[in-house]
Amino acid sequence: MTIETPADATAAKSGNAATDSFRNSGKLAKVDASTERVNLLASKLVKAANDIILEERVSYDEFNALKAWLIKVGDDGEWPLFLDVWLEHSVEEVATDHREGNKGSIEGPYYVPEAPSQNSPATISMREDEKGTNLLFQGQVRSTDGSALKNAKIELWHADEEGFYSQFAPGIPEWNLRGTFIADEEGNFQINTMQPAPYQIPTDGACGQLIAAAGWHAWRPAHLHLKVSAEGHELLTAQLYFPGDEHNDDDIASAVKPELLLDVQPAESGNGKQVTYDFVLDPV
Ligand code: MBD
Ligand code: FE
Repeated sequence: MTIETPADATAAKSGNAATDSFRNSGKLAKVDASTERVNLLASKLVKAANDIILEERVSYDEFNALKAWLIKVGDDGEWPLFLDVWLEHSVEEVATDHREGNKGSIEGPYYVPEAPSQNSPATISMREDEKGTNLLFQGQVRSTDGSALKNAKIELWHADEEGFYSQFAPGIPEWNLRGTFIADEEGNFQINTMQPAPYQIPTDGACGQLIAAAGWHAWRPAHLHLKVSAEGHELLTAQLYFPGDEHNDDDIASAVKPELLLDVQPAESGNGKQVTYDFVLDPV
């Protein structure tokens, strides 16, 4: 898949890159809903909206503001952003509540499949002068019965020190701070990366307009995104967070869970920080 990396940092540019990414992802082709299911869900959604209008006595001016805003969400390419920030956490909860192993967290709008692969131990691809604090991220991938999952695959992607994601913001090398890592025979992995910064979702598009109009804030706490997979096991999509981040308790995307907080230590190498986090996958 190729994503047209935006030429400038406007919300519409990163939003449209995220929309293209979704269109290319193959996720649309997988939708297979019966008439009964569509009727049920669409009727409930329409009823919920009508109930709000009647309860809150919504005016024509407000109705028209809603129309204009919905049109702008599409114009700015921000449907993936809007849906992932405000609704994906509930979908993720439903999808993973049966698990005995890690439940994980939302994927968000900025995953790109098939990042270049390396065997662990490895260093994620980054610029020679990449800013930030070195972070050694290590751990083991196991099954729910405790057995090591040899050669498990860890996909890692995250924002840079300025809060930008490669392929969704301009001027960043294509696979910067994105990589696929293969764990060893014991399921152990060691990845050198940079600690990401807290992240503000784009504020100059439709989502930012809503946030400003509602008096909310646009922040997500600093986070690592991961997909962890192994043969015969459910794919784990997760995010990990850093203790002490002021937005761990008020993430705009509601995607923080206590078990996703890292225990960050000074690096044994003396350079930066290190953290150990193990993943437990459920058999399919
Ligand atoms: C992100 O980086 C993110 O992880 C989510 C969930 C939404 C917007 C931007
Ligand atoms: Fe993110």
